[in-house]
Amino acid sequence: MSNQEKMYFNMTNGGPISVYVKDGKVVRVRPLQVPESEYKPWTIEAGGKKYSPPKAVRLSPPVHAERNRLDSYNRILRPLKRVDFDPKGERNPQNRGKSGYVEISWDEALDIVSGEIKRLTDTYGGSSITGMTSSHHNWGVVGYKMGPFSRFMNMLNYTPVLDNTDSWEGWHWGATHTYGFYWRLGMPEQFDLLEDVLKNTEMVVFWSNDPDTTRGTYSGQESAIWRQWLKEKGIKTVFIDPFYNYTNAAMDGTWLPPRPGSDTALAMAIAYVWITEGIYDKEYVADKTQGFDEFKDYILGLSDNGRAKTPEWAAEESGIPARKIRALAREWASKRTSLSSGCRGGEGGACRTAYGTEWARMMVCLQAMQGLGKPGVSIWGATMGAPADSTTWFPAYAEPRGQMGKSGIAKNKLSLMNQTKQRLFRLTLPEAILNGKEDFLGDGFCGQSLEQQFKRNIYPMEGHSPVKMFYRYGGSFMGTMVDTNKWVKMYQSENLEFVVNQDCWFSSETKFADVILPACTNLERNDIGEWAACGGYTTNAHIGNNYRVIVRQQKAVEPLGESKSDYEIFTLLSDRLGMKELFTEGNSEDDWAKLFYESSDVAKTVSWDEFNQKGYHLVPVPDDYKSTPSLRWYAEGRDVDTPDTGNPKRGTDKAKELGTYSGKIEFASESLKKAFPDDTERSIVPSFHASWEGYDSELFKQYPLQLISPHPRFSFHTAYDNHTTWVDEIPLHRVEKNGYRWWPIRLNPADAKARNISNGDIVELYNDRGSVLGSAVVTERVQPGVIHSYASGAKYDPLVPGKPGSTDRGGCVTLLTPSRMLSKNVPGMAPNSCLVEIRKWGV
Ligand SMILES: Nc1nc2c(c(=O)[nH]1)N[C@H]1C(S)=C(S)[C@@H](COP(=O)(O)OP(=O)(O)OC[C@H]3O[C@@H](n4cnc5c(=O)[nH]c(N)nc54)[C@H](O)[C@@H]3O)O[C@H]1N2
Ligand SMILES: Nc1nc2c(c(=O)[nH]1)N[C@H]1C(S)=C(S)[C@@H](COP(=O)(O)OP(=O)(O)OC[C@H]3O[C@@H](n4cnc5c(=O)[nH]c(N)nc54)[C@H](O)[C@@H]3O)O[C@H]1N2
Ligand SMILES: [Mo]
Repeated sequence: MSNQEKMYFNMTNGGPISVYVKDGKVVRVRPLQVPESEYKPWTIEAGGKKYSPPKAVRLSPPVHAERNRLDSYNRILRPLKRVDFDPKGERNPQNRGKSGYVEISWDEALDIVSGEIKRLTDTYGGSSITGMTSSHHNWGVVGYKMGPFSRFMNMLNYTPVLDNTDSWEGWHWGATHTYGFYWRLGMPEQFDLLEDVLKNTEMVVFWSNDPDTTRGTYSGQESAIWRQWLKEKGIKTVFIDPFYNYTNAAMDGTWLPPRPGSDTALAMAIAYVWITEGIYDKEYVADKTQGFDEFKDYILGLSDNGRAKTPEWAAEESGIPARKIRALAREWASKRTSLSSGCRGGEGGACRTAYGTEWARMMVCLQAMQGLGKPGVSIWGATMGAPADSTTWFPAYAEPRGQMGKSGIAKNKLSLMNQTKQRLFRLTLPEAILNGKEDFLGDGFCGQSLEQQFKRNIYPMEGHSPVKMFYRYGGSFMGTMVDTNKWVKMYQSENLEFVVNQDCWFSSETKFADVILPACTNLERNDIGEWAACGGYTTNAHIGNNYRVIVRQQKAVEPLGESKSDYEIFTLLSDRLGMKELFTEGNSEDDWAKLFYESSDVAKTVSWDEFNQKGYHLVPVPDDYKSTPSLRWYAEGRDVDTPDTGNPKRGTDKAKELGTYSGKIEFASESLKKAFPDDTERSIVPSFHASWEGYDSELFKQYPLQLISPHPRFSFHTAYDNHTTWVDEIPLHRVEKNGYRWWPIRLNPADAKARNISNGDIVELYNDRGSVLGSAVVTERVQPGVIHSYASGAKYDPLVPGKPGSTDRGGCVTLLTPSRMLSKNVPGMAPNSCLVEIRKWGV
């Protein structure tokens, strides 16, 4: 670069970047700078036109604030100890969240943390220690949470906390029993669907999906141009969403806003029209599915006490007129239609509701009735499915080979050496701590089998200790879990003798810890990483990008303040515990980076030295690329031919089958029949139930507004919110008033008027679980009766610090969401089934 400026490469969870440094400070961050000549774009031919992506990378918008986030006003720069915490004297757990902090040296901090670990493991065994991370992490392979954190905790024989499948709830617990794909947590394959849609699809129904906002999770704005191509081609779009979302606005689609909680009824009425008018793919249903007759009986009202699922019935539930439901059903059947039911094909806010299993199952049933897998008939999130080389393997965070915790390159597989069989569950961790006992269903992310999700866990487990120490890595949950006042209560419980928090920024939970350890970001350490690569349950997620981009993540600046890389922190702790050699295996972070790289397929063509020198590598699409559209193999009765490497039937004599018991799409589920034959909520054939907290419930009289809390458009969960003034200043992200930046709370003009609320008023959103202040945004984009406010606020700012239930000014609307699970046997989160009331604050 120029005489004093130097450029480094890095990767973020919204795309690859070039980082410019001058005098030890980052002065600029830009999308990865690659000479145009190095891009080898693919071409899709459809309808006499050729489509190719631009020779550039398109970042997720908040990544443009990466420099501001690095130097954030909210960085944790030094180790801290709560003022009234004394490990040798009074611990005052009741003051967590209330008391302030003093700076301490690293030596003192490490002595306290390792001392507590020693004390507890010597007295009660490793199972007395629990710890957990959040979902999203500064990018990298070496420094990722599955690396240092997991390696260290497993070495202690800790009690892991299983994550609930928050992204996938209804699909994981429901759709897997209709079409398999349990190894993808219920998501359908997305391979080559861009080409299929451009060539064959005539209409796309976006059902609970806003890809312009959610962007295929990690792929930035790469797919934005694809949707413009659809628009140019004149492909019709329909949006079923209580919110007039951003994709709807960009595509100018038809908007059908259902009342939250009525989506399943709407889907059933569509099936009713298809059945009664005979407009479905009868041959496909006969050959490729089973249980249709039972399903048909339910839809027609021959079972379910005569309740026929007519458009008139669904209109009563959803508020969408029967004629519109009929018209949609007929058009859907008459055109080759792709269903876009969430950011990855599946997902979508509707899967995080009471009985969300039934909605997700219905999505699959509807497409099965139209010949799922035939040309133009797919389940496609509109964010994935670009042509790509999917055979060149590179480490990704969710697959064992790509993790330092379990990886093929580490000599000691510490995760496999963890002796502790006891487990906790994220959604009920507060109850488990507070009550000292808990039992729950499931095994966290269950990608192994259909039965894995039926496993029952009991805490404490015989021969194990209840947990006494909580090692919290990250600290976002006040704004991302449900009914989060219960986390305040948990933190103040004396059952937790010691709480440590390790994060780069002050997050909503950080100040509940006894000791706080400052971690540095990936701009301050070396690593390697591939854009958007998740592996595991989303194999080949690079198909959400127009190019496969692998980056040598280079330390651009020294760690700020006294912060250290997570790897270094755990190395120092291991050293104090006499386990340094076991933890590091003698490797530095750079040694691990090289080892990982050399275990990849890329190293076969580009040496480590070459890659290390250049800083990035683009994996080209092969010249003889052959597209394998998702589920085409199934529709055509062939062996699976997609790169869905998790599919256990690949290469076996069952390779033509899906992952259900029958190998077919099951309108009547065999696996549910076996596991829960008497469950009427997640029933054998999908069923409709009015939400336990919705427009039909008793509580509605007191709290007549339905809150939906989808994923924030301008931040990535808690990342970038309350860390960067640049994002905080976006008026649609936070609204400034009286010197404070408030979280937007959107409501319809009719609901605002009835409560004398005007645009920009500070309002209180409340129910029996909590109270949150925000800025009223009065807009027709929200249906009457619905409140729209994003989840994942990073700022928790209670009026009375440390008081559970105190009114929060920061905007954590999740304080209001219910703890109740999807249904009796389905322990997932349902934040979008939430009743509230709203009033002007201070009057
Ligand atoms: N109401 C409602 N709630 C929801 C959802 C919804 O739709 N509605 N969606 C759910 C879904 S799908 C998800 S994925 C979750 C996401 O919710 P979370 O997983 O809780 O949120 P994240 O923002 O990913 O949290 C990441 C945390 O890790 C920390 N961190 C990041 N990088 C590093 C690092 O390098 N080192 C250390 N030490 N710490 C780091 C961050 O500072 C932050 O505290 O929210 C769920 N909650
Ligand atoms: N900008 C940004 N992008 C992200 C994330 C982020 O935090 N910020 N998070 C990433 C992650 S971890 C995930 S899991 C994905 C999630 O991706 P999705 O699950 O697809 O996203 P959501 O925002 O929950 O829901 C999408 C749409 O569903 C609508 N919706 C909510 N409730 C209902 C309902 O009851 N019925 C109907 N019909 N529609 C409803 C919302 O208004 C929203 O427009 O997004 C990823 N992408
Ligand atoms: Mo997620």
